[in-house]
Amino acid sequence: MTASVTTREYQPIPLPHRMTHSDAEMLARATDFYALMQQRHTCRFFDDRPVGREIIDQCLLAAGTAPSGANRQPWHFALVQSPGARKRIRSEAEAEERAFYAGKAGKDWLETLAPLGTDSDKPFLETAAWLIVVFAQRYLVGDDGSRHKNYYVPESVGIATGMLITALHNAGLSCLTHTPAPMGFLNEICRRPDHEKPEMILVVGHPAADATIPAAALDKKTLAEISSTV
Ligand code: IYR
Repeated sequence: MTASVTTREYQPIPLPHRMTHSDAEMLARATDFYALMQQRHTCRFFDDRPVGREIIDQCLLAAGTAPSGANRQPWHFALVQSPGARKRIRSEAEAEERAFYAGKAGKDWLETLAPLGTDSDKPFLETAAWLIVVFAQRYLVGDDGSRHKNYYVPESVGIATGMLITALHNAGLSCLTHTPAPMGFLNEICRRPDHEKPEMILVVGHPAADATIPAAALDKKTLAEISSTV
């Protein structure tokens, strides 16, 4: 929970792991990676097949290589496996979601969500192999209790979470980004300190045999829509 704050001298070392692919190899690799990412689909239906902790750990290590403001790595990934904790998370999350879908979200938001077919039932919080709760560390607490500001926290945690989702997909796992709001109850259940803000729950595991996705989820913007050149 705490960490020592050390100041290190600037000490450059030669760039490690320099890539030396030809242009043709780079294009082939980029194309292959796009094909892999086209096969990622947010999944809301999981079965209870277990997933080894060592697979999850490798994915977390990959996420931990993310760039971050001043290299402060202001993220924490809390793994929840215990049935008791998961039951509590489900019951708290479903209570929030019932209020959300009953009208708290507002008409516009609920209309926008309609093509996704989501509702307040979240059985996957108990069935999927793992829940990974992503926390953002607003500041770093030194061993002596001193507080040190972190930088670009939402950006850093967003990048690391994107890399985690990518790593999980690459490993062959399905994932759902779940964001009950508000999520304050997660600090207590995951035993995380108050200065850590729960950002989302990643539900991770194997898809159910009859899992479906909303057809609308396949609509991705074109390259022309998501990019421009000046
Ligand atoms: N958190 C709710 C609602 C929800 C909101 C958005 I934005 C989504 O893309 C999907 C769902 C839920 O999990 O059902």
